[in-house]
Amino acid sequence: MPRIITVGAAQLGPIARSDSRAQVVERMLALMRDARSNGCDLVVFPELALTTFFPRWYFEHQQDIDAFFERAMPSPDTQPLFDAARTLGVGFCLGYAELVEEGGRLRRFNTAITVDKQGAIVARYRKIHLPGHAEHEPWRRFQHLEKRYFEVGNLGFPAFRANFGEGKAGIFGMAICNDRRWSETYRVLGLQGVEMILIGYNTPVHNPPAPEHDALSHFHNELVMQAGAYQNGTWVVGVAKAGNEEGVEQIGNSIIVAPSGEIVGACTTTGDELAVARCDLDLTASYKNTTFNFARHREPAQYRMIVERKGAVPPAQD
Ligand code: CDT
Repeated sequence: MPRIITVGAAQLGPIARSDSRAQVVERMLALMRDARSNGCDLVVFPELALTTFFPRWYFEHQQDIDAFFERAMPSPDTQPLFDAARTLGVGFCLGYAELVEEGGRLRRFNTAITVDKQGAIVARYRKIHLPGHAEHEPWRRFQHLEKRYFEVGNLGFPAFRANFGEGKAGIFGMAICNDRRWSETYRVLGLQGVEMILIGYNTPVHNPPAPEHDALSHFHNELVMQAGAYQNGTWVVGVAKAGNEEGVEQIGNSIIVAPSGEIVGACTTTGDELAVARCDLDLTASYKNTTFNFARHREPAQYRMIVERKGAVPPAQD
């Protein structure tokens, strides 16, 4: 029996700074209902899905920053998503800004959770690769202050088992936006046998320190997720917050990638949109047991020798 998970990439269009959580959740519920009509077991929402992408602004006062964070999950505003998971029978992966008291102090993370069809949180991930800068840089057309507003995630890249129904259990992992550009993200999950990686993102078309990359933003988005999927024999679901948000153009280009590296589902707009694919988790075996049979073909001792040799590139000879 193939293990088919029908997954929905639940892309969101722009969210205004003035939009309330309740307004955003209403849009997400519409996507969950659409997902249900399309037979989805699971939908994936973008990074920081409940608000506008606030790291684009420099805020002086902590209370203005904290207004974008969730102190509880579920909260009164997000409870309808958990209720919908149960009543519709559709799990979800949600990105949000997490404010938590840990080790006797307040900590702030860029977080994603996976929720099953019973409405239970089955896994949590905190973003590790925080892009951007920590200080206000007024020369930029817009800021990218993730390094100021968040701590580096402290949960590693845990793969986890989740069950979305009879014959629908598998090994999942999560990553958030910039994580998807790093091969380590996929390989650490791949080494744990991951079968589907869920990734939400907010990616501006314009990268202020490297505008020469702007025209390649879609190419790079697809390149990293297709390579990550193929090289680790896993499904990858990448989902955007898209469109012109508060004057900043964000890529859409949400995609569902098979373990072959092929794109099998894609959003075509930059608004709220659902792309659906039936994903056979057993397809991963064909890659995990052959070309990317890690136990047979990886040579970690050799990689260590190279990394441990300080100044790995020898000086040029005349
Ligand atoms: N949110 C986030 O991580 N965005 C970054 C922007 C970096 S600029 C290329 C990303 O990697 O998409």
